[in-house]
Amino acid sequence: MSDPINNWQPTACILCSRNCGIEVEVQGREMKRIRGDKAHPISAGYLCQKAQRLNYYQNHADRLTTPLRRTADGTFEAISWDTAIAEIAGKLVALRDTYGGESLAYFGGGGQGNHLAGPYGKALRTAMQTRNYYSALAQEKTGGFWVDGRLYGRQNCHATEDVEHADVVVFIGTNPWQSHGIRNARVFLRELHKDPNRKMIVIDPRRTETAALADLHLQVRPGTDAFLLAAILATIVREGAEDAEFLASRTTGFDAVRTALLDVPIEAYAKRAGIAVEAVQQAARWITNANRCAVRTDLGIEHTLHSTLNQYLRALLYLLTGNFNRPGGNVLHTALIPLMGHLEEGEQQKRSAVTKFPFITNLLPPNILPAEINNDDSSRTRGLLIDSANPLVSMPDTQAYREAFAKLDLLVVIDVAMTETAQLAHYVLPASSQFEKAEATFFTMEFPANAFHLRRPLFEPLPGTLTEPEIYTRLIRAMGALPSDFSDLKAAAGQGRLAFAMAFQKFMKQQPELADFGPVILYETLGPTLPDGLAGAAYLWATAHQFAAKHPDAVRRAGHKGEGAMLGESLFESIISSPSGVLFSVNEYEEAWNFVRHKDHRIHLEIPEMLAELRELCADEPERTADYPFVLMAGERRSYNANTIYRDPAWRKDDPDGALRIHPDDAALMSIDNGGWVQCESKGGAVIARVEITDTVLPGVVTLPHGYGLEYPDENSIRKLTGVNINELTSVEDCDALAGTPWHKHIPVRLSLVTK
Ligand SMILES: Nc1nc2c(c(=O)[nH]1)N[C@H]1C(S)=C(S)[C@@H](COP(=O)(O)OP(=O)(O)OC[C@H]3O[C@@H](n4cnc5c(=O)[nH]c(N)nc54)[C@H](O)[C@@H]3O)O[C@H]1N2
Ligand SMILES: Nc1nc2c(c(=O)[nH]1)N[C@H]1C(S)=C(S)[C@@H](COP(=O)(O)OP(=O)(O)OC[C@H]3O[C@@H](n4cnc5c(=O)[nH]c(N)nc54)[C@H](O)[C@@H]3O)O[C@H]1N2
Ligand code: SF4
Ligand SMILES: [Mo]
Repeated sequence: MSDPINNWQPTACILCSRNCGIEVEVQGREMKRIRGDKAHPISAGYLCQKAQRLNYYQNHADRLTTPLRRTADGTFEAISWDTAIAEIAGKLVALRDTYGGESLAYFGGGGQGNHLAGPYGKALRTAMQTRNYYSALAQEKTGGFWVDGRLYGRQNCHATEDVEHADVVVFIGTNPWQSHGIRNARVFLRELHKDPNRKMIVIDPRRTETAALADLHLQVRPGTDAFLLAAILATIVREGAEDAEFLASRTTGFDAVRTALLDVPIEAYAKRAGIAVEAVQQAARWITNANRCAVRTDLGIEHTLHSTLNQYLRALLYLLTGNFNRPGGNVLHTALIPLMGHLEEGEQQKRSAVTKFPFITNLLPPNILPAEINNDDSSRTRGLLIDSANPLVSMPDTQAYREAFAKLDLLVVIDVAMTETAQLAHYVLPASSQFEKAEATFFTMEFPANAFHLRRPLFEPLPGTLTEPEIYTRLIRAMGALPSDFSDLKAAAGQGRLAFAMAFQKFMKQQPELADFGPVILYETLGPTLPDGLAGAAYLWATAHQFAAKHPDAVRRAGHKGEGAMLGESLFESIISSPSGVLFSVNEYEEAWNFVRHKDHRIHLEIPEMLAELRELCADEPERTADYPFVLMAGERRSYNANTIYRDPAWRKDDPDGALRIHPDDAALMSIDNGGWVQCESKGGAVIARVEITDTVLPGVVTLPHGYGLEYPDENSIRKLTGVNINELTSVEDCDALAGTPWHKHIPVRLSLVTK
């Protein structure tokens, strides 16, 4: 709750998908002190050390305060908003009308705290007449969405993990102690560790902080989870330990899966993964003997070899054992606004213009973007608008991105900071920060009680900046995509939401072609009537109505009252008047079966492409070559990295350079000292990193964090680089064939000593 005397204001942390509720002591434009918000419906007061430093995001030397235009000599000049909007809109329209809308692309809608602009981005893509949509989500989760689409009928059927009620929890390729991803991770992990009746299995090549608390740590070789998971699943079916009743009543296709798994050479695959067969059996038995088992996975299986197959196999782990849609298992959940859509596969499937890569949901993978731009094909991408992403550092193959961006006719970046990507733009548009506008994320992935948090601004927008709803609306208007000034709707909004509802419904019926512009229309008409700087959230009014009409019982269980349209109205009212967040749905477990979207409401276990890849696995795959004797896991979550959201290196309390972790045996062989410097070279590039010797990594494996390699001005305004941009080492080609997910955690490298 806000506390006007000490000026503690509720908002949320914007550094990871948990978006813990926080309270900020606001002093002028500073975030003086930060504490957990006990009133937040999910995090209930929890926060981690990263959130304490949020003032480094809000106030720093790289904040943008005026629109910028690149000049002929490559420097930037400040221009007015009117000039910027008119010129950008003019160029977008010219490219669209000369080369077709598909010559334009959009990158963004990601970010760990700012999703409210997402629907405005869709409106802009409609004005641009393009479907080309790239985001960070499509470099980690789209393989999983594709698998979900086959299993459950829609690519946006997403299963969460009820780890809190499980008696066996399996973490694969994730280190929640650092990355979180589950509710109040550190409190939960400590409790799980202490509880003699519950078990934790961790599959990770590194002895992470999470693995150190596990009852069983399978220290798998990097990139071999497909072998290990196949061996565990094969053990389960060989022992007949699958949940036959669940499989018979809730699924189809088990016979094909079983046949494929029975062919798995368990011993050879366990060996390939570097795990003893006894440990494989132990894991299989704990999982099958559990009353309730939940599986949580993340980048460790996504950013590596067999990315999509790994995500299929992890799903089989909970599906074959019947740990699905029940307490303590993996459960399909509601979403107020789904993070992703659904796309039918088949002949008519959308593909990218040049590389012909198939979309998954509505997204294309960042791994193909350089190739879509950097070629002489007439259908190449010529104009790109990037919002709240820093692909030059975050996406694979910085060099490929650099070269591709140089070829663009138009690059526009909307950001709060002068990023590496912004440095290459033709126009840079300064956005108000996430604490200067209404914001929210769509990471609503809880079950049975799911929450949404619409945050209010803590500060006035920094002078010179605009919010994204305003930027998008101005751009779309300047492109001539909106037919009128909506004066009738504005007048209706002045008479209250009931009158507005009728007018809006009539308007949209008369002009259905404006459907994608709905958020912009609501922003201009209903927006000004909303309190507390919430105009940008006006479209949530329509969202709340749609959600309540679809899930009335769940909305009522969450405490909202009313029948028909009044229920939607009540949900919207709660959203805008709950500054610490609000529950929007409470489900019963049986209802989760309604979220399976195949007509027969069964899970379709057989995915031929995945079973074919499973059959083609070859235990003799060479792991390393003599040229590149180490495997680099590039992108480790640590105490002091947070994607590229913090730019001022002073936010870190330790690990100033983002050290390269290496095993003591390897360090001894190479005569490297702790704190010394090495060159780390892949086929794509080389970087110089400081060394940290630790036996938490396997011999032959080294790790580096992501989120470093950012420039920031020192006290003399000289821009200095801190740490290593690991994407100088990665390559666009090294990715999953089906989803385009990069193999960041499996980069062959060689090391050599350097003096620095
Ligand atoms: N501190 C911090 N937290 C964050 C972020 C941050 O930048 N900093 N970023 C957020 C974001 S965007 C995301 S997507 C999440 C990601 O969260 P996580 O996926 O949990 O984070 P990572 O540390 O990248 O990878 C998880 C683990 O995968 C392991 N791993 C590497 N290779 C393999 C392999 O071949 N097999 C298996 N089984 N494991 C492997 C690594 O050793 C590591 O412990 O974190 C979020 N939280
Ligand atoms: N090699 C390697 N690469 C990786 C990873 C890895 O593990 N290894 N991790 C990957 C993962 S999982 C992810 S999610 C991506 C993340 O990569 P990106 O999608 O690039 O996301 P962020 O680093 O979060 O960058 C967010 C940008 O948004 C800006 N921003 C912050 N607030 C606002 C706002 O209110 N408005 C606007 N317009 N901009 C804002 C920030 O200044 C920053 O430039 O990185 C990926 N890159
Ligand atoms: S877990 Fe930490 S970084 Fe993630 S939202 Fe909560 S406080 Fe922020
Ligand atoms: Mo991510």
